[in-house]
Amino acid sequence: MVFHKEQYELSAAYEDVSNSLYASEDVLKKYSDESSKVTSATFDLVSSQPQTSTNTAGVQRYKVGTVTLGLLCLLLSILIIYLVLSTATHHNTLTGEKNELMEANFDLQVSYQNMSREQDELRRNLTKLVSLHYSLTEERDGLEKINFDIEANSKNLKEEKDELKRKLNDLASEANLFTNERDTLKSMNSGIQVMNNNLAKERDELKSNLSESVSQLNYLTEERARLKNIILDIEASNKNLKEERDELKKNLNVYVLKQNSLTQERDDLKRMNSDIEAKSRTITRERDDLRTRLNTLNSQYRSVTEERDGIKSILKNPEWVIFKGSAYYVSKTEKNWHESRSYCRSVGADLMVINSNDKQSFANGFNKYVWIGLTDLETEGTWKWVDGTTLTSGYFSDGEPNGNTKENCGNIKRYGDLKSWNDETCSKSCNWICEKKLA
Ligand SMILES: [Ca+2]
Ligand SMILES: [Ca+2]
Repeated sequence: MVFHKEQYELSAAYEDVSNSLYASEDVLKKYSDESSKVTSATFDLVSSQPQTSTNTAGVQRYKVGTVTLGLLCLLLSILIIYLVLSTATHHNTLTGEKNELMEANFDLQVSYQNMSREQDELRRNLTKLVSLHYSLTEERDGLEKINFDIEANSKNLKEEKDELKRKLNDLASEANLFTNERDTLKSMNSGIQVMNNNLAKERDELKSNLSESVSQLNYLTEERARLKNIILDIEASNKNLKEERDELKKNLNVYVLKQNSLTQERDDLKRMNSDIEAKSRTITRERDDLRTRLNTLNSQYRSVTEERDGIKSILKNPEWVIFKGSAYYVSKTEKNWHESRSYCRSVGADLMVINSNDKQSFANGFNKYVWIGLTDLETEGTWKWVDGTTLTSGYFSDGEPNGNTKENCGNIKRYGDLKSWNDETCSKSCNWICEKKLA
């Protein structure tokens, strides 16, 4: 802005100087014109007198002979005299004016010379100003270029500033992250110190191991030298072995032929062996089956023998009563239901199963309060016999069974009635009836 202002002021000064020069030229021209007019007027005034004399001579030539002419001549003479006098007066006046004008002209010439000098001076100044203008223009252009560069630099600096601000923000964020990482690293550092201690221990151990390894290495070095010697020996023997190998190869071919023959024989033998093994397995299975059957028969034989002996002893024992293919024993003592059943089973019998009207009447006939082989221990309300059959219809007394889960074993209580059964607490002590099938 300052530069533009200076440029404007310089242009205005230049214009003022130019106007002054034009004005001085106009003044000079004006004074010159006026001087020329004065000179011309003087010249006209001087030359007007002979022309008047010529006109008067023409009039006298055309009006000769008349009296009037004489008067006119007289008047003309008077007029000429008057005019001469008037002209002389006027000539004096004009001479004075001419002198004045000459003085004025001289002054003007002096002024003109001064003005010319001033004009030259002004022209020089103008030249200087023009050169100054050019230099200032160049300087302005340079400054504009510098200004442009500065603006560009300013823009770049602004962009750099924004970039730096952004980087500063990024760095602040990174600083926070670094702070967090530092805390994490601190905690890791404590862990690493612990690890470091452990590693120091391991290092010490490794050092001791290293010393052992060094001694082992020395040993191995010696071993390697020893092995080298051995290798040399082996190479020597290897040569011998190669010769032997070639010999053996020859023998091998012979043996290969023999082997093929033997392989054929072996395959035949394998097939025969497989057949024999299959037959052997079949025979083994048959032998095992026969053994199993023999064991079963032996156990059946022992069981039958024992049963026969038991039956023989029962038949000889007057305490057992035979009834429709079974023998029955009524105890003299009292036990609970489970102990009573154990006794019966110990003599090859079990608690009595009553599955017919005849057997119910037969059991009642002992006139005793006795356990029979009936229980609902497995499922409450579902009565089963000791031979595994389920009771469908029986001889419970009216109102029985009535013990629910407290009374789960059956006995004959009201033996005077056909419907004599009762459910009882299994731990109660009673007599019992054992039954042994004889068929
Ligand atoms: Ca019950
Ligand atoms: Ca009952």
